[in-house]
Amino acid sequence: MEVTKRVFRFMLKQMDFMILLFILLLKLYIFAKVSGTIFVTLMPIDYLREFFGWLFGAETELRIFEGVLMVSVGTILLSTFWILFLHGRKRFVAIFIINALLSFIILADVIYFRYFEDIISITVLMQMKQLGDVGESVFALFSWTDLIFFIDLLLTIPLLIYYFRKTRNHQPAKPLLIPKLLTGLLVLIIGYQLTFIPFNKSMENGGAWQFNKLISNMRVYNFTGLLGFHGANLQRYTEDNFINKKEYTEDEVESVASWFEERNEAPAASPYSGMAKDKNVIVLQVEALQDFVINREINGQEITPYLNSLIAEEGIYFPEFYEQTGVGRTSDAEFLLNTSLYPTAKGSAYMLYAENEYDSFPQILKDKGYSTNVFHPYKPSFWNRYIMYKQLGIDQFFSESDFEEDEVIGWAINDDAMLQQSLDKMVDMEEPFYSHIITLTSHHPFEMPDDHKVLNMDGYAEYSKRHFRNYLHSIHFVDQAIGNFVDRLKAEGLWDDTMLVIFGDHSTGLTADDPAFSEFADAGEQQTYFEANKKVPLIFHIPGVDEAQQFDQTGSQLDLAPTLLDLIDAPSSGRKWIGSNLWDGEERKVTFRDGSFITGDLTFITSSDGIYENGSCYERESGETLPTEQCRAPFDQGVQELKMSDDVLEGNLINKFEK
Ligand code: GP9
Ligand code: MN
Repeated sequence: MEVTKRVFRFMLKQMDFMILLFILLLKLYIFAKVSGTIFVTLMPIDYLREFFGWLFGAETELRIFEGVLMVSVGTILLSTFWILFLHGRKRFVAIFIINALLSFIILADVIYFRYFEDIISITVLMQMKQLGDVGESVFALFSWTDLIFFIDLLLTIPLLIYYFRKTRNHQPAKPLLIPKLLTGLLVLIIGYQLTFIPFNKSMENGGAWQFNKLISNMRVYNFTGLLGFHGANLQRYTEDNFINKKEYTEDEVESVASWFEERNEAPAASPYSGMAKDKNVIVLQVEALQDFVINREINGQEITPYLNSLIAEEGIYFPEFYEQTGVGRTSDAEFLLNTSLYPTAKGSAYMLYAENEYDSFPQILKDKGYSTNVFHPYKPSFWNRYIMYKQLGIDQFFSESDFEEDEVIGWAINDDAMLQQSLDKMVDMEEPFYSHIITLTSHHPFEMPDDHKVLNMDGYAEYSKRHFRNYLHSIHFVDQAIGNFVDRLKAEGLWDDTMLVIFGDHSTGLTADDPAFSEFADAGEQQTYFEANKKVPLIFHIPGVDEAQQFDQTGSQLDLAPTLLDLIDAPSSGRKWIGSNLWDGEERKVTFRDGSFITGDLTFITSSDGIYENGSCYERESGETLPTEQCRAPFDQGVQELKMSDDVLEGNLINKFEK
């Protein structure tokens, strides 16, 4: 009997800890509510049903995000278990401090999320100065429910005073050491299990690449919960910036600097140099637009009639142009355009190197008196754009909430509406303006509402051909949207004062196993698939040029900035770029992130084991396999370029070059 009583009394004494746990969970719930994430997308009862179902192995619908509640409890336990080793006054004060600290973090995240739809990461903290306008509007972002973050703390203060007075002369009896230690340890173990079992399960079930490659902070949050996010973020930041940080000696910096200097010493002059000087520049980066649809028909209908007519009438077209993106996908295509550096193999450069300095293409235009704008109708935090754009010298970023409601296709309002609304804004802008527009309708899996499926896709009805079929429907829609956009540019009198550049961001994700795709794009072999898959169109409308022309040499997204700059200004030396202007008509080697490359004559595909000799070297024209040695020299050059680019990113070297 005595023992039961003692156990009961002991449990009662842990009540303070239980209350702390409950309060913190409630505060995390508020973040989930504000961010509209999994805690609150289900009603509490539904959530519990799903949660227990999942816990006991039932088939549930939640899949990989399901662990976030459990992880949230686990991370609270991991942050607070040590309190159980304390007693008396120390314990009371510790509870107060940890509650205040964690509440402050959660509240800061809640407020930040309301504004940016993102979580405060260390990168965000480092860039706080640039995001200055938040400071002013913080009060406007307060909501009455935020009081809950303080109420408990305010209530605890009189309790704390009362308790300190009461215990001035006699400290409460010390709890027995063993039960105290055991309870603390038990809670630590439970916290660890609650955190890592669901986390590891999500990683195994396909979450790992999203976690490791950092698409957006909210994707990480889906696996870690809020406190876990900060833990993982801190760990990653420390590893990248302190533990694994490579220090560059002056000599190393010097040698990278002179490599860039040599490369950018004498850019070739071109017949078009300066033709777009002081003209508006619109760069249309089209989601998943690949070259295999250009100038092609399906059942007698053109897939991209507008682009085809532009190419035929006055456009300048590069049919041998390749994308070089890595896991950062759209953001990598932007990065290539904006910096003429290779994307990183570690994830998205937009996420990982947002604090770096760049020889930024938009910044150059800004310095020339252009206003610099990006239009993309999605969440500003996705791919960390809102942070990266500040760094790149973008004045205005028109994102999801800047567009009016219209028909949503896939992830966002459709490209036709988006382009028209973007133009509404451009019409009011002072000229010259630079507008980088990133379209979204033709995003994988390319599903279109039925009334927008206008191509006759007879012969492609099978389920296995759905991606190919949908891709053609969606790219046809986007082509028409671009046509409408150009018509309107003409109607507004802007066409003759505007250079328009259109390019595809990356491949579709259609693979060689897809029979419809491989047949249509002639991509049945390793080599032909590789080439077709990497090829995206690049098309220019240059004011004053009214004769269509085609440049057949190879080129890549690395060359965009130098090529555009040549048109806007005369060729300028001294840039910190890897690409070069395409107007010289010279063949060049296009290297991809994994070291594979394409030149006018050769295609080299690296082997996944990373051993050079196991790669495949093809003569492009004949499709014959050559001994790998024949691909060695361009391969080595490419590897050198990748290394230089990585050094610039990892050591943030550009700002160290001149010093
Ligand atoms: C999202 C859009 C799509 O904003 O850019 O990105 P992706 O999935 O193609 O990288
Ligand atoms: Mn994309």
